[in-house]
Parts: sequence; structure tokens; C-alpha cells
Amino acid sequence: MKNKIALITGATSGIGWATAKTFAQAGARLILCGRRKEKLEELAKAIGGDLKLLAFDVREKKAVFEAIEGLPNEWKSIDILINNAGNAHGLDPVQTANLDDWDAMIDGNVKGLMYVTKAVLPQMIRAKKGQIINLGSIAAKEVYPNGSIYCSSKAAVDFFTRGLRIDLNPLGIRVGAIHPGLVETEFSDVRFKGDQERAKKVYQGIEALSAEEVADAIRYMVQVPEKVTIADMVILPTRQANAYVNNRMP
Ligand code: NDP
Ligand code: 8X3
Repeated sequence: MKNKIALITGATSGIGWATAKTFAQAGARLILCGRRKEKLEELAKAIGGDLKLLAFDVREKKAVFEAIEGLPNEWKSIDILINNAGNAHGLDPVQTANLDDWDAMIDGNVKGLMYVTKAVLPQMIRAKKGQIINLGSIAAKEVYPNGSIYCSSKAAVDFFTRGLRIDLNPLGIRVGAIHPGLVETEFSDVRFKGDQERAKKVYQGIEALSAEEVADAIRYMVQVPEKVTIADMVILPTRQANAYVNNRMP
């Protein structure tokens, strides 16, 4: 990965933050993205070295294209795209769920990920190489109660990844997705709109994955030889069997 340029969305927290640190240790040059500029600056300070920071909302089509197309020449040749930005908003049955939550999930997790991909692709196509890794979820593989829209958004990421791999196959661009189970990050704080007590309960007694463990799996997907594509990786805490069967400690 040494001297390769990696663009990571959602680098201001959790899995994106840990992936940035892991990639920096492996010698990558990083383009770090997120909405919270102050968090990007904090991460840049922690990592040091050659970095580019881009603050934009993945839901804003114009902002996505302006940020990526406006990169200076020395940052334009992106080798690795980690499409990580995303969140769940709410945990509610369809009949009572909030429509603004639905928009945030579909616009961010699905359309935003697609916009970033489309903005990065021309240069990878010219280079006839590159790698795209999308953050799906166990929620892409199974639907759980009250999660229908988040799960739908992640199922869309799964199918988009598969289609993209087909379309880019003649060009030698590697495409894969990683689908984690429970990872302890800001994810549940965001889902429950700052209700930290409720967020904490999600990870009680489950020995959830850490963001660093997921970042290490992403690093592996990148560092396998270029003739190898890890197309689809599901990574779970050992205490989690699927999206809703958990062997929690009392
Ligand atoms: P965090 O809440 O810790 O991080 C989410 C990141 O996404 C933040 O950096 C946030 O940055 C960014 N983000 C969210 N919405 C937008 C947006 N509209 N525009 C730009 N950036 C955005 O959660 P995780 O690290 O856990 O989540 C990372 C990814 O992993 C997500 O796609 C999530 O769905 C997926 N995932 C998480 C799991 C978990 O259990 N935690 C399990 C499986 C998958 P900012 O707010 O600064 O914009
Ligand atoms: C995050 C994992 O199970 O909370 O994608 O939806 S879960």
C-alpha cells in the first residue's frame, strides 16, 4: 500500500477513522472525508504526514463532484476508495418511522456512496486499475425487526457492489464489500439520536468488534496480491451468529 492514494469517506469517526490510521501505518497517502471538519483536522494531527482533507456531505451531489474533481493533480490518481460513510437513523417499524430518517439513510448510505464512486471512477478507468471497497453490513444480508430501511440501504450497497464488479471487470478494477456485525463506534449514538444509555446496551455482553479489527480486515482486502479480489467479507463478533441471534454474557 506504500505511496498508494486512498480516499476514505466517513473518516471522522469509528471504522473510517481506524482505517485511516491503519492505512497510514502501511504507508498510504490519504484523502480523508467527512462532514465534521474539526474531526478531520484532529485525525490529520494524530496521523501526521502527507494528507488531504475534504469536508462534504455525501448526499450533496454537487459538493461530492466538486470536492473530488477539484483535487490537485498530485492527489487525483486515487488507487483505493473506501466507501465507508453511512449511518442508521432510528430503529422503528415502517408504520411509525420518521420519513426524514428514511431520507438520511437512503440518500447517504445508498445515493451518497454511488455519487462518490461515480466521481472517483473516471480516473481509475483511465489508469485501468484501482480498488473500491464498500461498507455494507450484516444488515445487508439479513433484515431485522424495525430495521427495514437501514437494511434495505445496506442490501442496496451489496447489490451495487456486485453490479459494479461486473461493470468494471474488463478494466481490472477490484471491487468488494465488507459486511460487519456489531462494531462499537458512534453508530448507535447516531441511530438513537444521542441516547447514550440505549446505545451502550447494544454492545453489552457481546464483545463487539472494534473499529480497529474491521480496519485490519479492510487492510487485508487491499494487501492481498492484485490478482486476488476479496469480493464479499462478513465479519462478526464470535458471540453474534447473525443479525439477531446473539450469545450475550449475563
Ligand atoms: P460512525 O457513526 O462512528 O461513523 C460514521 C461516519 O460516516 C462518520 O465519519 C460520519 O462523518 C460519516 N457520515 C455519515 N453520514 C455522512 C454524510 N451524509 N456525509 C458524509 N459523511 C457521513 O459509524 P461506523 O464507523 O460504525 O460506521 C461506518 C460504516 O460502517 C457505515 O456505513 C455503517 O453503516 C457501517 N457499519 C457499521 C457497523 C456498526 O455496528 N458500527 C456494522 C456494519 C456496518 P460526519 O458525521 O463527520 O459526516
Ligand atoms: C450495523 C450493524 O446490526 O446494528 O450495520 O445493523 S447492525
